[in-house]
Amino acid sequence: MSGTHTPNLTLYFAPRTRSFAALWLLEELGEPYQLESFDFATGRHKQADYLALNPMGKVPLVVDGETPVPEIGAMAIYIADRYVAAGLAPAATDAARPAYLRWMFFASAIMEPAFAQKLFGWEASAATVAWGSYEQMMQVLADGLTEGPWLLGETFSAADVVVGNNLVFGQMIGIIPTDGPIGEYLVRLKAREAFQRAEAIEMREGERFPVAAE
Ligand SMILES: N[C@@H](CCC(=O)N[C@@H](CS)C(=O)NCC(=O)O)C(=O)O
Repeated sequence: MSGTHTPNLTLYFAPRTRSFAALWLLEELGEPYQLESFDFATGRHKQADYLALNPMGKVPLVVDGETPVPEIGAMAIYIADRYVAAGLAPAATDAARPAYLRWMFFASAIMEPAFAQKLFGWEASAATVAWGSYEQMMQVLADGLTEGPWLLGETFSAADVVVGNNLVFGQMIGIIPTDGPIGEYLVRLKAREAFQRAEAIEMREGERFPVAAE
């Protein structure tokens, strides 16, 4: 989105990637930001100056002023706390803060590897691996949505963006149901204005950088 002053926030973004999480988060935030969009084929994310900001050479990456904040969970926690007026995070002293942090870590430490296990068919003992199993992850998430409409109940938070982005991706690859508490939660997420603005930007950038023909 555009603002009246020079944005402090820059998002390094590539279409059709996990960058969408950060794009959606920034649209929820409502602060001006600069979009540095590029095609993976350019190798921008492997150049030395980029690796100095995110040594993993991955997107998304948010830079706040001079401060790089890679990793979706870290950037979501940082941005929501730093730009507190948007109301995307319970304060450290709020009773909802532990649940908020739990869902943030659930997204990266449990959902991400559980999705990969489902997708690639890895054999692993649920008692041994940190993420349990895909089925356990889905059940715990569905249980967490019984009160709803959001993960923290009535209050939407940055944790909904981070968990929700995983679900959007999971639905695209066909491992997330379209019905039940998780499917219904996704419908609510996708109905948000900020989600729809982010989706429009994602589509525009996808058209700028179409998938290269084989
Ligand atoms: N753990 C990272 C994951 C980000 C990620 O996996 N990004 C992928 C795109 S979806 C990427 O940049 N891949 C390019 C590469 O590694 O070369 C985060 O939370 O930000």
